[in-house]
Amino acid sequence: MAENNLAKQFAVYSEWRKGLVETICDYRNWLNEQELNDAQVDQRIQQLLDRLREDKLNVAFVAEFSRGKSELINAIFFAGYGTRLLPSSAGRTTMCPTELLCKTKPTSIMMLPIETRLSDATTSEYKRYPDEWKTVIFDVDSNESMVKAFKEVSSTKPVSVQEAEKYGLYDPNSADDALNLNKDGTIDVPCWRYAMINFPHPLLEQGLVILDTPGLNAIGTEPELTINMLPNAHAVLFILAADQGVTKSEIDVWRQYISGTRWKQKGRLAVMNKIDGLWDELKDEKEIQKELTRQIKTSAELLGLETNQIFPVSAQKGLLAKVNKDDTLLAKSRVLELEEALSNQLIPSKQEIVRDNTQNEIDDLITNSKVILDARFTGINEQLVELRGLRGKNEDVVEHMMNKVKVDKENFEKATALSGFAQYFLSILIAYLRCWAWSHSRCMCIQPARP
Ligand SMILES: Nc1nc2c(ncn2[C@@H]2O[C@H](COP(=O)(O)OP(=O)(O)O)[C@@H](O)[C@H]2O)c(=O)[nH]1
Ligand SMILES: [Mg+2]
Repeated sequence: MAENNLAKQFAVYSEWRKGLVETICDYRNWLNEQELNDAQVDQRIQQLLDRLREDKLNVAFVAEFSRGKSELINAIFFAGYGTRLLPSSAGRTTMCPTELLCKTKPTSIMMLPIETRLSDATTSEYKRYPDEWKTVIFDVDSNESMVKAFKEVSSTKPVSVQEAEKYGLYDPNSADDALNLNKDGTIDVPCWRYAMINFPHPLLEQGLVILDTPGLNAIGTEPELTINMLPNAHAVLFILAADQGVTKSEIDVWRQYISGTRWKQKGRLAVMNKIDGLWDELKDEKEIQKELTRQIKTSAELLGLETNQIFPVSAQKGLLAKVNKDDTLLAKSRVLELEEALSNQLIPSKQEIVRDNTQNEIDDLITNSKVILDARFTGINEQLVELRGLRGKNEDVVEHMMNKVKVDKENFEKATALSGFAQYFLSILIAYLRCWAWSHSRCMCIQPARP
């Protein structure tokens, strides 16, 4: 099994996309050379190129809090930094949906204040107004600076229950919410509604966008996640933990938002994390495996999946193994198997979508060019026929004119005493007309006029 298979496949996909962009640019140049391009066609081509250049591959991580989403993101994508980049610790660390992507410089974290929940605008709408976001710039060459900036996303603040209720973050009828109250009657809410971390990781630079979510409650409180982000994500990893049974809310979210009939598509993966919890020196390998198989079987039944659709991993050990370059532990963590499945499901299906969309648009543009070329061809043919028809007539006309000039000259000579110069001039004129008649009739056959 190749290490970093996901990165490799993604790089191949990016190269393919680049090639596609170059071919479309060649097509545009050809249209310009042939004078087949117009403002409308050019705009369509530009939109197609922009879409291809900005093409994103969205991978979302969804689970109840503390199942290890952030740790798994660290293990799959950011182990190369040799540290735990996204904060991951017991309890709630990811407080708001967090997008990791690479845009233009500077490397920064943009955070949308929780107060914006009071307005009707969605997070996507807010993306158009950078002033509404708090931006923290960090130094990508300093791990310390990055980790510190990333921690900012997890910050919370105490507010009154009334305020929390207005934000849709407190339900007075929920016993669970009541348990989260502080001693002074306030409740801690996330400072941020949404965060975007912009930094130049090679995969992000090629268009990968990772969405880390806080917990299943966020799925309910930020409707845009369910309406827009999860359905449109090219892959959703739903994470369970081996040390906890599958809860009812997990079954509901999986069925309703992730695996439901409409989204029964490739790229929906269930992951059973924390399998290292089952490792026990006092048990032999067979026993451990048996226990794991039993757990996977139960979870698969609850989620309505085949057992081979659930990927057992240990994100924590996978990250540790990658950081320490420990191949044995990496194999045991089974993170590479998950990466393999992810890239096999994700990239070919994404490529298929991009290919189909591009092909449809290009087919349409080519049909358009062909219609113009056909019309041009018909026009030229008609002109050619017309000119050929005129060829004989034209010679007759010139002959007639020459005879007429000849007669006029004789009459003129007879009538007046011509000067030597006038005679010379008239003979030149006749010679010229003869020449013109000959060359003009040839020209018309070789060079038909442009339409
Ligand atoms: N034993 C074990 N602990 C894990 C594993 N993955 C995550 N954790 C721990 O679980 C806790 C929550 O992880 P985190 O990534 O923050 O979960 P999230 O809330 O789903 O993002 C942290 O203390 C992690 O160290 C794992 O594979 N094995
Ligand atoms: Mg997290």
